[in-house]
Amino acid sequence: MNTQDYINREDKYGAHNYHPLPVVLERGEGPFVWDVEGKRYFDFLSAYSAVNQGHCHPKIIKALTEQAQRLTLTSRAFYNSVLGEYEEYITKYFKYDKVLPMNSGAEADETALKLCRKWAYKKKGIKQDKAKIICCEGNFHGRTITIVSMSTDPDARNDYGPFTPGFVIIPYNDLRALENALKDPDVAGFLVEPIQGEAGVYVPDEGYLKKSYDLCKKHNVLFIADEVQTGLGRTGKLLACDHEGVRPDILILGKALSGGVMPVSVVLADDEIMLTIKPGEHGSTFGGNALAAKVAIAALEVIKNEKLAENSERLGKIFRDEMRSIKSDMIELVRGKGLLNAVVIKPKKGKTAWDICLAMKDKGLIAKPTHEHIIRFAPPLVITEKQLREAISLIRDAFKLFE
Ligand code: IF1
Repeated sequence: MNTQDYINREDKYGAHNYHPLPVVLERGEGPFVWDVEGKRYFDFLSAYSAVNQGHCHPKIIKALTEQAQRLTLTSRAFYNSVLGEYEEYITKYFKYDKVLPMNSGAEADETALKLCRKWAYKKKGIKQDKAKIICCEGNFHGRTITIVSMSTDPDARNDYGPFTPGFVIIPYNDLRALENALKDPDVAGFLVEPIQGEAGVYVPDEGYLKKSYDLCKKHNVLFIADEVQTGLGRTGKLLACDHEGVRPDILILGKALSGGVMPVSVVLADDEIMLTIKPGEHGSTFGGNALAAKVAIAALEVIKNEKLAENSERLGKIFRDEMRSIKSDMIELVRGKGLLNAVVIKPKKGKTAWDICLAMKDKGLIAKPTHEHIIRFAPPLVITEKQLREAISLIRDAFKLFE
């Protein structure tokens, strides 16, 4: 079978809910992936920041394979010998009282929304079913119907109504709009991405997170940070909130929490919030499973031991400088933090970001546009400076084809 055969088979038997780049990957190692024709690529998407530790990191795979031969899942109907170890490890790692383990990022966001509403009724004293949660235009928090009820992206929400009520949408990076929305005494929380990933790596003004947090505290509203994509070293700090010294009331993590080997997500919070959910009031079959527990411990150890946040900070600066030095009238602007970057593309003679991505693929680097004119560049955080510079030269060569 060749590339097209694989593509045809997926087209025939799989739902058409994606439009992938025409490349069929079969192996990954560190910052590299190989396709079925044996061609090597730099992976500059990192599975949307789920493989920060690099593809198939040996320490994470070891944890996975060892635990997989002992015990994978007990359900939470019973205790198991590794969940407590994971709960202690991750709560000390991020300095919160408690963790609620889930699987996908969307499930963790849904859990955060439920915690916020529980806290609203049990602690803040908002009347039943009146709690409101503020979120931002351009947000992406997952694809459940409640989450897309917050979305302002027609592709994410069209024809999925009726929608969940109780969300107030304000412009991102707009403190006046937030202050205004916080005047409503029924507001219980503010859910925000420290950098909006899907919106095209939209980095808010310096101080936006801290001032937002302070405004929330002034109005007894929970500051909820969705760090599913920006967390775990991606933006040059362990958490993107760390750039401003903000400690979210509720912290949402996913993706690289497993190094990309399986779905693992969590919500972290202190007792006053976390203990508003009583036994039997929330859960999931796989949430906190023994396999995920061991994998997540290994994934977090790799981030710390291999100083991935520091590497991300240092190499991100080099990447943005180099990209800004490319002389191309298709590059409108370069923005990002750490190794979460994006290039806004100005279409030229009908050529768009997609064409640039196809050209980069031919050169040996894969990335994908978001919102058709923005290319996100997010390599695994284990990439070395030498590899990064090699990747940058491939990107330069691709842009040269459009001069
Ligand atoms: C797709 C986007 C990125 C996320 C944040 C929660 C979730 C995500 C900040 C939900 C997931 C993924 C989903 C994936 C593509 C990718 C994505 F383009 F959709 F928006 F990364 F930017 N919070 N993002 O970014 O986590 O349930 O997927 O585990 O749906 O196409 P999930």
